[in-house]
Order: sequence, then structure tokens, then C-alpha cells
Amino acid sequence: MMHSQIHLVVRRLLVLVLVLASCGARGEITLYDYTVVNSYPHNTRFFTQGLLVHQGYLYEGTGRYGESALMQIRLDDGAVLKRKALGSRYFGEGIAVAGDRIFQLTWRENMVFEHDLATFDSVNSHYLPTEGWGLTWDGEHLILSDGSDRLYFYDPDGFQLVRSVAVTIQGRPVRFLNELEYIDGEVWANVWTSNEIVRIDPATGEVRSVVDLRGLRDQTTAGGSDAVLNGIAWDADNRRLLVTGKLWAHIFEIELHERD
Ligand SMILES: [Ca+2]
Repeated sequence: MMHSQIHLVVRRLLVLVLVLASCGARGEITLYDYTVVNSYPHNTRFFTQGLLVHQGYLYEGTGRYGESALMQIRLDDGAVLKRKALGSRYFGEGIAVAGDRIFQLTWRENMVFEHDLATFDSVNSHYLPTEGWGLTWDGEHLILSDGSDRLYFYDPDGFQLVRSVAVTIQGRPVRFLNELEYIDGEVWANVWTSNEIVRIDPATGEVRSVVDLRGLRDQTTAGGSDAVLNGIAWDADNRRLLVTGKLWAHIFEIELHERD
């Protein structure tokens, strides 16, 4: 499918979401708007594919062949404290911390890297049968997206698939699930090329609410094309929500409020 066609499909889906929500249909979707409460610098060369906060530090996984890396970053000034480059044949994707390990997906290389969180030393690697897009951790399983409408749940020990679930909004599939974040029992997902984050019940795959981030892209600059919204990080210790986009100059801390 051409990129423009994909974009059109996504737009139609989200327009549908808004229409259905405004109609107060059964299985009503709650919509959230945002307020920017803080912003932090982000390197406009970083093609953000994975973002998380762990014990006060930001971790980012970036994509693109020859530029893909895993990084530990100081949020306040964007300083890269630790960096591990992936081989040039790997396109890095989502990241997740599970215990003392940090996992990193690759896009189409069927490879999952398992690094030591403290040193970034390679611990293991695993075969991935699908594409790799987003990754997060719910305390028991690694939750993975592959650009389709499914979420996959993997046991981190040996990276064994436990189950998968189809993601729907009012009965319709939500495709192009991208960067993920597990927040208070829900899986939040970027939807590729859209300005919305969907909030998914991981048991049923149902989207119960949508965060509308229209206009956020206009509050930063970007280091190239493909600079779409991507990257959700939940600072659980401080209950702060951070979002960014590929090649964006900022990471935004936002607060959400339910639309009337
Ligand atoms: Ca994330």
C-alpha cells in the first residue's frame, strides 16, 4: 500500500472514531485533550522508535539503518549518558525494561536484542517471527506491536509467545499500532502517521479512550520528513506523561483532560 493510501485509511478510521464518539454510541469512547506542562530537548537526528523512563532516566531506541542505537539519556538537558549502536544491518524499534534487562526490537530483521540494563552489554538475542514495531512491559510479559492490529504477549525468559489479541475500537480493527506504553493497567499505543494515542484494554483488545494530540507537532521543529508522533514514556515514580515524535526537537510533558 502506498504511504498516502495508508495515511488516508488511518485518517478515515480516526474521523470515524470522532464521529462515533460524538454520537454517544454504545461502548462510548472517551476523548482526551492535552495541556503541555513542560518541554525538554530532543535531538532532531533521533528517529524515535522506543521511549521509556526507568528510575529517573530516559531510555530511547532509534531506528534507520546505520543510525540505530540504544541510549540512556538525561531528560532535563538531553545529554546522552550511555549509547550502544546496533549493527548497520539492523533497524532498531521498540524498547522495554524487564527486570535488569532491556529488550530492543528490530523492524524487519527478525531479531530481538536483550541487553544488560546497567551496562548495555549483550546478554542474548531472540528470533522474532513478525516485524517489530513497539514494545512495553506490564510486569509479567513483554507486549509487542508489529504494525498490524494485534498486540503480542511474550514471556521474557526465552522470548516465548504466550498469546495475542486483536485491537478494536467499537468493533473495528485499529491497524498500524506503533510505539507502546503500559500505564496503570492499559496499553497506550501510537497509531502510525496519526496524531492520536489509543488506550487499549490488554485483556480484550478494546480501545476505551483516545488521546487527541493534534497541534502538538506544530509546537516543535523536526529534522526531516517522516517526523510523525511516536514515543510515549510514563514516569511512574512522578506520574508524568512524556511524548515525542521521530526527529522532533522536543519531548513534551503533557497533562490530559477529558473532553466535555
Ligand atoms: Ca514507550
